[in-house]
Amino acid sequence: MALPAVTMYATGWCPYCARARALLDRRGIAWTEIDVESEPAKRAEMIARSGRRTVPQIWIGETHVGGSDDLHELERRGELDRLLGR
Ligand SMILES: N[C@@H](CCC(=O)N[C@@H](CS)C(=O)NCC(=O)O)C(=O)O
Repeated sequence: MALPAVTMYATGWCPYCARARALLDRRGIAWTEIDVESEPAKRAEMIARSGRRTVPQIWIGETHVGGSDDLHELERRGELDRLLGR
């Protein structure tokens, strides 16, 4: 079965986005990034989907993980691999 896709709404300059990217890179997890700065409609979509205004906002498949701190907390609890189906 295909692994769930990881999607991150982000901006290029945001330090929390950089922290999230670094964790995904370190764990060898591929993701699709949506730049909410170059695509303003995507920022509105992110807010509608997550109810949050800060970047990054991260999804694993259809599961909303939250921001960088939430991603790190999942990793700390050892739950990231389970959500990723690996
Ligand atoms: N706890 C959040 C913090 C995210 C955050 O503060 N992001 C900044 C950019 S690095 C932001 O979106 N600031 C705009 C705002 O607070 O409205 C996380 O870990 O993702």
